[in-house]
Amino acid sequence: MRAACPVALLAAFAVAASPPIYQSPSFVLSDGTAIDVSYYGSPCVYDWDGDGAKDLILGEFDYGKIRLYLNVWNNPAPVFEGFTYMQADGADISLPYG
Ligand SMILES: [Ca+2]
Repeated sequence: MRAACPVALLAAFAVAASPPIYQSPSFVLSDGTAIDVSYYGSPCVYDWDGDGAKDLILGEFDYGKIRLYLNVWNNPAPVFEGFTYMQADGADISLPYG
């Protein structure tokens, strides 16, 4: 019974995937400038326009608006050139915030 615990641990490590590799953090750029929504930004990656390149949808804390950054390049190396605010019925969407 005493040897069961080390064996179980070895088995757990044996099936574990290789350890993750982390790189230095970097900012996501749009038009060469770091995207900044002050604080509490809420990002989502989704192919909004259906062109196969994943876009960035980013909720702002202040005023609850939602930015849409369309990826004008590809998925491994996305390129963003500014944003538009997402709208409904011709008006910027604003969700509760604060
Ligand atoms: Ca897209």
